[in-house]
This record gives sequence, structure tokens and C-alpha cells, in this order.
Amino acid sequence: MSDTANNKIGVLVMSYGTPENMDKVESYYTHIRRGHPPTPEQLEDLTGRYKSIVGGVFPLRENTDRQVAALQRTFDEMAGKGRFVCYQGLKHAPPYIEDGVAAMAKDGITQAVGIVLTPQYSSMSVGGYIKRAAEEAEKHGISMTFVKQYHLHPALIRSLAERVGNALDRFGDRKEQVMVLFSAHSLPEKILEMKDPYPEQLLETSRAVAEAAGVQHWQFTWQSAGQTGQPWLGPDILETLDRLAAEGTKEVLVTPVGFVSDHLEVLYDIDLEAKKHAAGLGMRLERIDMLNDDPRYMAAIAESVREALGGTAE
Ligand code: FEC
Repeated sequence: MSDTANNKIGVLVMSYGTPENMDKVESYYTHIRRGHPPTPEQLEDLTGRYKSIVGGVFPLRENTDRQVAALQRTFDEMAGKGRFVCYQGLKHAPPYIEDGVAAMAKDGITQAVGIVLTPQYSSMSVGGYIKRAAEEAEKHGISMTFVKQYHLHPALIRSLAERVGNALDRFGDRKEQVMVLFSAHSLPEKILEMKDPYPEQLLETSRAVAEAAGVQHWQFTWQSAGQTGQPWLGPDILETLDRLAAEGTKEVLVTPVGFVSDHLEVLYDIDLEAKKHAAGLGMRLERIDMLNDDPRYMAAIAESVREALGGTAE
């Protein structure tokens, strides 16, 4: 890939997106449902979940902003100011993926790389982001390449392993007994027929983190499955907790390896729902701190972007 005339490389940092405020929950939910508005019950349920999470209603927005700013600083330090320029593109809320690509074009960018703020690839998640960005880039004549996954990047694994170690210390002399439960967002079961790499990549990340943290007792479980009437990958974390409790497990450390930020699926599904469920079973449940703008996570992204350029950004 050749350098651009103005020598700048655009980096499209893509993330899930969250409503801008409470009034936008319905349009956000409708976008997730590919244009089908939610029923009043579904809307009430989602609004209720946003209302009950701590730290403001939409922490993902601020976290994504912080991640993109931190990534820009990382690139500036790594390659000199102005060589890489980061743009944000969200899947389900403004600024949408297409807005990010259009902003690059407006700035005269002709060469770009796209990366998603989730480490593992699935055709239903990352594949969807890439498709939209690639289509928009083509419209603007931008030559764009993508990082599909970075689920085994050494800096990512080290960061997650350190978080596991720190969280295990909270259990004091019980830490050897703790079951480390790696988790990720479920997807419809039909991805298995498509030979999608998502489940295997999640296991690879989990295995590498467990090994780096010296963890013997670990399992993987799904979380946050949707209510779409079709079967989703399981077991769900609540079922896994039931089974672990029946087997005598008393302490669990949830380690979400498919998510990188504090957001609804972590702050509600794990911190409120799963924690309450575990307490009802007489278990203590803790969670690792999320990566957010962790410098090593930012370095993992920046290095993956440079690798995707095949060394032309030196
Ligand atoms: O904090 C926030 O405001 C947003 C949190 C959030 C993240 C997230 C990540 C992923 N999702 C993935 C797949 C699906 C599929 C459906 C689906 C539905 C929802 C709904 C909400 C939601 N997701 Fe999400 N997801 C987040 C939030 N997700 C809200 C709608 C109501 C609900 O089910 O709770 C089903 C779509 C359909 O109906 O057809 C599929 C995957 C990820 C992780 C990768 C990524 O970040 O892109 C996979 C964060």
C-alpha cells in the first residue's frame, strides 16, 4: 500500500455505540434491531437497565471517547505527531461508522486502517463493522485495510492476566479456590454452522490469559444473549453459576474477554444481575477491572494497526 499525498494514515476506531441520552434509547434499540422498533415492554426493560447502572447512564460513550484520545496519543508517541489520525465510528449510534469514514475523506485521507474495540473476530460482529466501513471507504476512494482480530496480542494478554492477578488478591487466602470464569457476548447458535472463528478465538484468549496468570481453575461461559426467539450459544453465565454452586464452588472471578470497556453488558449483566444471582446461591462473585484506556491495550491496538499496513507506516 502506498503512502498518501499528505502522508497521513487514517485510523477508524470502531465501537458498539450507546444512546446519546435517555430520549435516544428507542432509536438506538431500533437500529440494533435492524430498523424494527422494540415493543413497549422491550423498551421499558432496556431503559430500566440503563437507569440502574452506576456511574452515569451511558458510560460507554465517555469510555470510547477516552480510548480514541488515548490511542491518538499512543500513535503520536510511536510514529510522530500527525502520521496517524484517529476517527471514531460507532455501529449503532452517531457518529456512525459511515460518518467516521466520511470525516476521513473530508480531511483528504486516502489511506486508512480500521480496527474494532473487541479482540475476537466473528462474521456477525466484527465482520459487520468491516463490511460497512469498507463500503463507505470505496465510495470515497479511500484505500482501507482492516485488523480482523488481535485476541492473542501479547500486550493484551499481559494486561488481562495482570487484572486477573489483582482481582484474585481480593479473595485473600481463598484465592486458590476461586473459579475464574471467562465470558463473552453470546451470539445466535447458527454461527457454528458457518464455522465462525469466534468461539475458538475466545477460548484461545481465555487459555492464554489463564496460563499467563498462573490460573488452574477456569472455565468459559456466555453472557448477555438476546431474546430473538432463535437459540443462542450457551451455557449462559446464570446457568453456569447454578452448576458451579451445585458443585460446591464458593468464589467466582468473572473475566469478560470479549469486552474492553465498562458498559451496560458488564455493569448490568455481570455487576448487578450475575452478582445478585451468585449471592442468592451463597457465592461471592467479583469481576476484573475492564481495560478501558489501559496503555498496554492501546499499544496492542496501535501495533496491530501498523502490522495491518505491512510496514508501510515506518
Ligand atoms: O453500554 C451500552 O450502551 C452498549 C453495551 C453493548 C455492547 C454490546 C456488544 C456486543 N453485542 C453483540 C451482539 C449483539 C446481538 C444482539 C445484541 C443486542 C443488544 C442490545 C443491547 C446491546 N446489544 Fe450487543 N452490546 C451492547 C448492548 N447484541 C442494548 C439490545 C437489547 C438486548 O438484547 O439487551 C441482538 C440483535 C438483534 O436483536 O438481532 C447479536 C456482540 C457484542 C461484542 C462485540 C462488540 O462490541 O461489537 C457480539 C458493548
